Amino acid sequence: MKQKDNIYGIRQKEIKKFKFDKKVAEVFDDMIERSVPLYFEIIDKEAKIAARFYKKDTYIYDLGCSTGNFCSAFSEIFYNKTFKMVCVDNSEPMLEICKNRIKYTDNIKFICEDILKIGFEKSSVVIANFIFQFLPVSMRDNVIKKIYNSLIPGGILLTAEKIDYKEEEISALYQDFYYKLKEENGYSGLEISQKREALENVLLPETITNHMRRFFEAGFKKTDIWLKWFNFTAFICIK
Ligand code: GEK
Repeated sequence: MKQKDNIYGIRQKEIKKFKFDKKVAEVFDDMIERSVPLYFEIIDKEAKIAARFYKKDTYIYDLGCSTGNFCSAFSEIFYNKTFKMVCVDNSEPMLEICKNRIKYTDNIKFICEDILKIGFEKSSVVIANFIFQFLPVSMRDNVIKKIYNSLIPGGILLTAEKIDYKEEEISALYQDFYYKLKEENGYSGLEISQKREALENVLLPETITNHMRRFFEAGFKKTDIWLKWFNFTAFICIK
């Protein structure tokens, strides 16, 4: 049974910077499902794409794995085949939930570390959902380059991100639809505004142009947006 997210339900005197602490980890599954449009559609299709691209004796990385929704979906699809996966998250409470939930742990490593600090082994699939947006912008090029270098030819990076729009009318329209979705999913105006304040300067979205430039400069020549919902976008990059 999912625990309901009401972290921002009561007016707070001072809004602290958003952190992936124990309180957030406990309600994370409810929070992400109500905050990210088409979240389970993204996870489901990524698990299916990953199953097509995974090559024996290589790793799948799930960067910023949180409570393990991707890992769980992939394990279900791939239950009768062998694979090696590395789940990385720098939040201990998140990774604890992830570890306790995933049954097939022999082939899955759990690493509690900043993704800026990890080394990558030979991989055929890298999943990075809603994680680049939390990294310092200046470090993102380097991480994508490291991912590219770890992938075998034909390997893929699947990444989803919240997107920034520089054109004001479009940006306002997309924001409006996004906040309406949160309302439809049961968040109050107070919850929406307090969370938005907590995420200021913590979640730093970039434009699609910037993402695409970074993929291209890292070496990816086959890239596309396979899903889009206003200011939420899922990318596929094939090496
Ligand atoms: C999902 N991918 O369910 N290094 C490692 N982990 C980090 C770092 C970092 N530098 N910064 C943030 N995290 C998941 C959803 S949530 C997205 C990802 C969201 C972790 C952080 O602890 C959290 O678990 C995750 O990245 C971001 O598909 O909540 O909007």
